[in-house]
Amino acid sequence: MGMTGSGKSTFASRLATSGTQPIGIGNTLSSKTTEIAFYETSSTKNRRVLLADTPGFDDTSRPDTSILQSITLPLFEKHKNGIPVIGIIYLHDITNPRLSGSAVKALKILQDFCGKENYPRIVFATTMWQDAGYSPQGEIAARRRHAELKRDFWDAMFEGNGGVLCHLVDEAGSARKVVDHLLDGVDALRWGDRDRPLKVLREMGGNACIEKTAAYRCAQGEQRLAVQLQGQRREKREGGEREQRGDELLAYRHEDCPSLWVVFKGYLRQRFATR
Ligand SMILES: Nc1nc2c(ncn2[C@@H]2O[C@H](COP(=O)(O)OP(=O)(O)OP(=O)(O)O)[C@@H](O)[C@H]2O)c(=O)[nH]1
Ligand SMILES: [Mg+2]
Repeated sequence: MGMTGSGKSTFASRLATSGTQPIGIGNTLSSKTTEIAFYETSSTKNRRVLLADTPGFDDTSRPDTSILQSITLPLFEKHKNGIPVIGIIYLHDITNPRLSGSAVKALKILQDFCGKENYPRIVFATTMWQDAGYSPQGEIAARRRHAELKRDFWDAMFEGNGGVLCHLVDEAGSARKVVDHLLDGVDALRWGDRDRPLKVLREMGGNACIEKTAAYRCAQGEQRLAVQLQGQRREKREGGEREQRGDELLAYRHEDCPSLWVVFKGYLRQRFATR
């Protein structure tokens, strides 16, 4: 899982031996993966591991609620058929100089998606290190960001064996190392904790209803908040424009007739502010 463009499909392509469809890697500005896709991997640990490549949060054209739904419903089906989710790999593009509001929101959704008791089965991995390392300064900055992510944003989810790895996509075997790290972590857990259902799946119960889950509400609630904030920003901007227009007019009148300035200013302020 991860934000759109964080390198999820590229990661899956390093490990997939077969799958439901060819892996689409996005080379444009628009989000690429629209539906979850499952791929068989060649496992070094003598077990059959399916890798699920998911659509990313903060998609170009779909809200996070729809992304969450596309991820969760197929997992719910697998869960019903006795195929548990044993771990989550969360990818982050290390070249991003800021953690946007939507990236923080995605982390909150992740928390509600998994549930606290499943945090030990989340592994965070960072991508795009080659791009970050074009210059020595770029690499130093990326390392600083990596430490900050660990300390300030992912820390809440480091329980048990969860951990951060540097994922270098072109380094042979690096994607495999991430999966092996996850499997080792899961093996170290007590038997009952290894395939405990995700919180979102437990909350869905038997009826596949995602709307009442905490993860969905998180995706939805923050969207509403975002819409509210956009509305507030728009109002503020329009208010500012009105005031600016008023001020231009005031300036003009002021030059014309300074003696009427105070009266006219009060009148205009009132008129433009209440509209
Ligand atoms: N340099 C570098 N490029 C990468 C890496 N991972 C992915 N890319 C490139 O980043 C772009 C997006 O990669 P994808 O794998 O499609 O990203 P995604 O997370 O699946 O994107 P969505 O499907 O839109 O959510 C592609 O051009 C990849 O070639 C990486 O680790 N290093
Ligand atoms: Mg993809």
